[in-house]
Amino acid sequence: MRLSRYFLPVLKETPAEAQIVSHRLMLRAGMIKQASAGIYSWLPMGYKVLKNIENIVHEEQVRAGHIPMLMPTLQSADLWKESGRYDAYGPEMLRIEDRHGRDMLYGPTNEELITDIFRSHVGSYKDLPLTLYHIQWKFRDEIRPRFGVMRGREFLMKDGYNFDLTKEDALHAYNRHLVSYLRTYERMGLQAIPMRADSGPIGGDDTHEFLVLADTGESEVFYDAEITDLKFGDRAIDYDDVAQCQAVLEEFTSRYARTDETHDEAEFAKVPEARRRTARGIEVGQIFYFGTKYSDAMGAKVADADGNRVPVHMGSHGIGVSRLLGAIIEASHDDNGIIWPEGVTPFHCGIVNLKQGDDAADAACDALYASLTALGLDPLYDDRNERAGGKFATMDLIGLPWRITVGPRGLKNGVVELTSRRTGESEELPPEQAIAKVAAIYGKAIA
Ligand code: P5A
Repeated sequence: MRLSRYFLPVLKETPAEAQIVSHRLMLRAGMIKQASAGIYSWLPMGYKVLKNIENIVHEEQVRAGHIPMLMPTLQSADLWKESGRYDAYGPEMLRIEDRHGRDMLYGPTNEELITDIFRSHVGSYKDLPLTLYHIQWKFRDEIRPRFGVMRGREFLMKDGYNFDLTKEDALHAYNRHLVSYLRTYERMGLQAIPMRADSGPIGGDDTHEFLVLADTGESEVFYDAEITDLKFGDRAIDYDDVAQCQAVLEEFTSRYARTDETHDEAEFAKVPEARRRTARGIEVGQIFYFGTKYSDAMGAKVADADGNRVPVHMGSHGIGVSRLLGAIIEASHDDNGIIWPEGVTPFHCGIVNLKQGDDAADAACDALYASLTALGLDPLYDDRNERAGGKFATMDLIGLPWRITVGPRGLKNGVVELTSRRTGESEELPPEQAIAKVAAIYGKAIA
């Protein structure tokens, strides 16, 4: 993309309404615009990152054997009256009446809708196990929407639902989700720690929240410092292997890590003092096992091997897709702006032309742009007639991990400059070597 043809409405001033750094940077970098309280338009660059995050979530869900689908945002209140949650959900639920006087609502979550789909189409244990998921907008009429996309009213969630014959099978689904979430967050450059939590209006006893440590997080958390040394990495996992998933769950959840809802001082005191940590965290996901809560209430049963009709065991699993943008920025920025992890960056690298209109510089930038694009990379070429300082400031603000700087002086010596946004380190290289290096970083092969 050429910046001169893009829509990147960066702001010079720091918006007064934004209290935390991720919200400020998303506004300043022209990623979002508030439409009304807790509701945002996703401007092109914000939308691009949102899609990148969505893609990672999809890839890891499919890898774990889960099946994508799409349910609507608006739901009939009838199903919620069946489950008993229509009244229980309270004022956080946005209730709407259609022209025929029917009660509708903008879904805050989808346990009821998916259970209805399941009971309409599945009748035998032979069709289990089954995990369906979608990535869809939700609405919760939060009393205090704040921090931009972090606590929105309308927000994008990946929500998945497992259906299993036995509790044992459903607990495997729980473990499988925990493992796939570890991998998902790491691919976004995040460390998200599973912590014992409270299930709230979703229900059930078994639940973990995934928290990214950040001073601006809304949750208070208590954990054993050893936990931050754990990395999932690129280990191979067979998601059907019950023992393997169980082992990973135990590895990542055996140390003390809880949110304030489940914190237990006596248990915490058993952690050696030097390793006890109290901090704040951003909840980027939560997994639940709630057994037959919804299948009992809504009659979602299957015939077991003996022909008896039994309610299915269920769980649900959520990732805060739009909240993740805020969480990633909270975890990865400096005074000059965002620092995107390579896994989610909106553009793979920036190209800065120090002297727009100079024949050699223009030609070198065009050639770089063409070569990178041909490799399947997506560079952002700042081809505006602006001072170098302004171009650098924009690149730093929007946070592309790599920048190639091209100027007449370097070109005389046959070099361009490749700079890491994270370390600030630069090296002078012939253009083809800069291309090779960027290609290698993103795993693109050069023919
Ligand atoms: C699990 C999937 C559920 O709703 N039902 C379906 C279960 N879980 S949850 O924890 O309530 O939400 C899942 C994740 O969604 C994000 N989230 C939000 N993001 C932005 N703004 C909000 N107001 C908001 N509320 C929840 C969180 O990341 C949460 O973990």
